[in-house]
Amino acid sequence: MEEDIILSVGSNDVEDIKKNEIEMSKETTPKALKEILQFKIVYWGPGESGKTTNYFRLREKFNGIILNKGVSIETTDGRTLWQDSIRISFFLNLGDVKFNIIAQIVTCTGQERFLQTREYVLDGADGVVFVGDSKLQKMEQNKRSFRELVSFTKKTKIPYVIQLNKRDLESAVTIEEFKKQLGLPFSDTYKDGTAVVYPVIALSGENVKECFEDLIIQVIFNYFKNKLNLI
Ligand SMILES: Nc1nc2c(ncn2[C@@H]2O[C@H](COP(=O)(O)OP(=O)(O)OP(=O)(O)O)[C@@H](O)[C@H]2O)c(=O)[nH]1
Ligand SMILES: [Mg+2]
Repeated sequence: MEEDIILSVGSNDVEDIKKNEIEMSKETTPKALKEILQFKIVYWGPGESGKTTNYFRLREKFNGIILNKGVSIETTDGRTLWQDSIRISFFLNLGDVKFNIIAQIVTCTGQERFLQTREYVLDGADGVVFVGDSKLQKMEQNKRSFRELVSFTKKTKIPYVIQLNKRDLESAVTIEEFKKQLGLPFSDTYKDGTAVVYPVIALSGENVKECFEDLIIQVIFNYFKNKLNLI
């Protein structure tokens, strides 16, 4: 469904933008905004839900400039010990206005014994991708991790998107059941057209980039909303 996105941040900025006009690229034009916007995006979710896999697929599919090599600090069994982190730069095209964006992308560890490091990773976050696990036996962990995130975002008022990963699994929980468990609305989308839940297969990269892009758009809206409130 095509949605109108309207950003009004002054008299001659962005108006009546269609979502399908938005793309990320390393190309720019003289119309680019001079200001560089810097954001921190965190991948959050229970242990082994696929946060690090999202991070790697995003890095591979990313069509902009990667500013540093990125790190991925793992235990020997492939669990995230500290965090994965990378800084990327891209121009976000909103109609004929381009935003110059630098995003730091980090994934937290899902391991509960390192809970305190998760709080550190969330510190200063501008947006969060919640990575839920489709495995039926992970529902309690999904709920617990989601509750933690909601209590954090209530305080900081930052946007988040919810993805349900591992949709390739035969015994995957239904999206309806997942929504019920997490107390989410039953509609497919919110009023602004963003999905309530993004079905994702991080292993193959399906919907990874789309989910990230939709969050970035919300982060930008939030940024300008806060900026206007300060004026
Ligand atoms: N079937 C399937 N497996 C997946 C998918 N995404 C990730 N996995 C697998 O799930 C396991 C955990 O993936 P990670 O990306 O390491 O998960 P994580 O959330 O970073 O885990 P922690 O850092 O330990 O919290 C790995 O074996 C992945 O291959 C998916 O879309 N489908
Ligand atoms: Mg990880």
